[in-house]
Amino acid sequence: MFYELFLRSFADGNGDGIGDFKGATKRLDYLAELGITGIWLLPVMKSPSYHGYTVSDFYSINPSYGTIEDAREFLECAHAKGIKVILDMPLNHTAINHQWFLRALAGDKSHRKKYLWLERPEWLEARRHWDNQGVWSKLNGEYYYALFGPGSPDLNYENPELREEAKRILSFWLSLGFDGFRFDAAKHIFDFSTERGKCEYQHAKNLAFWKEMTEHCRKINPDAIFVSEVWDDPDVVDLYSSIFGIGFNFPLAYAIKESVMELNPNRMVEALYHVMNRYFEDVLQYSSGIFLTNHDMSRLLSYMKGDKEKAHLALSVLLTLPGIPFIYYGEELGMKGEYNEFANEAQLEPFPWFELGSGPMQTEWKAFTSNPPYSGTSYEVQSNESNSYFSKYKNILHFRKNNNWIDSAKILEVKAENNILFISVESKGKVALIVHNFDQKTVILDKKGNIVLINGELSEQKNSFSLGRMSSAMIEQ
Ligand code: ACG
Repeated sequence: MFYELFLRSFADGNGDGIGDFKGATKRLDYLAELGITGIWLLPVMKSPSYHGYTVSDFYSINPSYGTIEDAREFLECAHAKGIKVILDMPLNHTAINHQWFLRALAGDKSHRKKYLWLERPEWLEARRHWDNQGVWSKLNGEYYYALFGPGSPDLNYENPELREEAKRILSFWLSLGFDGFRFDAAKHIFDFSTERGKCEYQHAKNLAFWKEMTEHCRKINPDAIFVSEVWDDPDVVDLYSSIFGIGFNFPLAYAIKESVMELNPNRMVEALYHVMNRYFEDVLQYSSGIFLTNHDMSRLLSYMKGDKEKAHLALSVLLTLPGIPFIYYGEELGMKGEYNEFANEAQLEPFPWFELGSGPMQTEWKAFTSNPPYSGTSYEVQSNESNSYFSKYKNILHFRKNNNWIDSAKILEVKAENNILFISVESKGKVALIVHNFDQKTVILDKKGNIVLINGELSEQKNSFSLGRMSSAMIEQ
């Protein structure tokens, strides 16, 4: 079970209010206690941006986050606690102040070949398909291709030297001790057609690129972990997941949140046959990275309009499905944050360790707009309340930790009856029936095995059991 960690907002080890490796190292016990066995670190290289996805030096640690030595110590301590660490790797583009781009702008031929420059004026009509934004930016009178905005000029991997450079970058971080990568924007490596002058995903070329990169990494570490970020429809997600081994299942995240928000288990059944189709088969070629939210989305409790029961039900559904689970930092506390494309910091706020918003190792790089002090969201308050949102969330995480056989389980059947979702899973002869009550009242069900409460209320009678409103349980068969 992975934890998506934004270092800047997690724990501050040197008192400058910005989260860093020293702080995170001191908080590894907290993650281990949660049941976390993997960390996905958002980009940590030098970058002019708060989020780090625009890298200005791929062989560096952002000084705000510490030193190479601090990173090495963090990795050693994490490994000592049985926690793997994968690094977010944004290879699709650089920062605008990366030396490569500055030299390219200055006319250096070898660096110009690292980027894509406008060759025909009609190319300027090209638009991003998901929000119709322009994709060409102008500087010093020159147009360069930058899908994610002027601050992130795209790299041009038609250039074989650049592919070799990318391999050197990956070797550098693997040699430091990282266990693998979350490959950012994986479908965008080749996404502009110079023939047709428009944005077009060239999946075959992208897959060949990633095959080359992942094979290079596996020569260094055969057990390396790769996760593809392909935000798209199931068939496209599948296409890339086969190369990487794990692919984020964006369609599943939508399906769970939407069906729980509507308390509509039928919708969940339809979706599961579509977005988790491979888990109904005997042989599993690659895994789904299953999640509800991430740093590009509104936080769960904001999505659920503050309805904590629905949030816990959504988490219970997620953590009873096969796949590799990913939890976004702070979701365990019920942090809030509405995603807004142009100012998307609300969902990246400091992790509130202390109720008053300040304290030892508390990060304070930005205001607690969505999670103000004294709102009861803090770890300090909730960790001492057995009935808190956090305590219930942790119990559900512990259910999955104690039942991680579900990671690679096969789905035997899913169905919905009387507002109840039934999911039957099997792995290595172990079979279980998972029951999620999408109803706002208690239901009574036949007891056909040992009952394990996942979340909510449960009481057992001789041959039946009562499952409370929006509660979940597993029947071991
Ligand atoms: C990654 C990171 C993100 C980062 C970048 C750039 C890429 O997670 O934090 O931005 O390094 C697209 C890309 C993703 C990208 C997101 C932000 N995420 O594909 O790689 O944008 C549609 C499109 C998707 C698109 C998505 C965006 O298909 O391609 O993602 O919209 O909303 C259904 C459909 C699905 C559709 C969704 C939503 O699910 O099946 O196709 O997705 O609906 O409509 C960072 C910062 C940015 C900054 C950048 C430089 O976060 O602010 O600009 O760096």
